[in-house]
Amino acid sequence: MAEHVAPKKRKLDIDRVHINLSQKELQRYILEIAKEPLVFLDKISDWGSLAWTPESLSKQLSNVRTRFRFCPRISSSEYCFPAKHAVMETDCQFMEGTFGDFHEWLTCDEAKSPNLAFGKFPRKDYSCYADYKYMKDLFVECPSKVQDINWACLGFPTRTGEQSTFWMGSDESFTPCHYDSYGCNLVAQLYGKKKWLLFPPTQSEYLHPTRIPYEESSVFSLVNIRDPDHEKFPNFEHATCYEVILEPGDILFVPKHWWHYVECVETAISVNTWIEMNTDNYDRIEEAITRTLINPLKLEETKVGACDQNVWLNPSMRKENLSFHESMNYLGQALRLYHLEQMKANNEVEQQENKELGADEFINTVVSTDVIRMIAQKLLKLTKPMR
Ligand SMILES: O=C(O)CCC(=O)C(=O)O
Repeated sequence: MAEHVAPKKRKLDIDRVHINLSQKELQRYILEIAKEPLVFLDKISDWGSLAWTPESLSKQLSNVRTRFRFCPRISSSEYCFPAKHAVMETDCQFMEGTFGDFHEWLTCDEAKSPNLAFGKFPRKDYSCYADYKYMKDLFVECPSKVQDINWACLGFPTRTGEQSTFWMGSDESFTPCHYDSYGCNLVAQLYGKKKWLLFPPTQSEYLHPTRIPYEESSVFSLVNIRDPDHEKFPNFEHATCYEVILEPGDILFVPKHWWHYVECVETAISVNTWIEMNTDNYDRIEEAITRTLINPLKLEETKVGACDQNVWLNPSMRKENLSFHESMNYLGQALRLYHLEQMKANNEVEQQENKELGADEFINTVVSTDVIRMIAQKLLKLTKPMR
């Protein structure tokens, strides 16, 4: 008789833990021991930022103008994306405004909404997100607020709001599924609830990674996590999702290279800090190679289609200079830094200057026979006729 094998669980809860360790032990736990996502409880009850609300911030940040991201709600007639298509930030619309404009949009009665600053985006049809904002840029006029965030309670006493990023969104605002190339991540939920869906790095092949839209340090997934296309991405079915809904006062630990899709369940405010890790020096090299290749190739491709050459760049990248020369410099720096750290780790004295990487050496490496062979194999697999 066939042995009964219990089906693999595809959805797992994330542990919510009270941990009583010293700052030093906690830091070691986060950097070296914890291998899965975890919610720390009761760590930030003394943070002043737990009192922040969209209304209080609309007053404290009244002179700050920033960019808000609007995306059609799935239930709205404005939702114009193909079924099961992963909605990226490049699919959204953007508008500058104040946190006062956001608060007004959030609380106004719908009949008055056309007259508001964000009136172009009715609340019933759109979600709105002030995402990925460096706190030090937002809180220029009230720098003391930056100290309302202090990661000492998690073992990182030198990290405050200065090294943190701010996110405030309406219900249904979201960040598409991606992983961050560098560091691990600590997320503090300050207001409202936010849903996190996470997948381990070992399951990358199930998530169909893409570098388009391109953002240095983020690798996106082609899968629409909310409504996956199982025909197009049959392997996604094998993925195990870790799920948690964060509430005010929770701290989520996201281990390095874990995929995550994030959605505000209701109006929500959170802050996070990415903590550098030793292995980041290597990741910087891979990121620099990607950056050196993607720009010339993608620019050439978009010229033919005569479309907006920026459309494939994620919004945060659009002001960057991605010239080949700049990218080569960036790659050279990443290689130097890696060698330097290796020498330090091995207690070697730096005796001679590093060898500079020339453009021809880079090009020859990229088109070397083994690399070309690997690409050919991948392309053959991609284009194999379906039987
Ligand atoms: O909160 C969000 O919407 C996304 C946060 C995120 O991607 C991160 O902290 O790495």
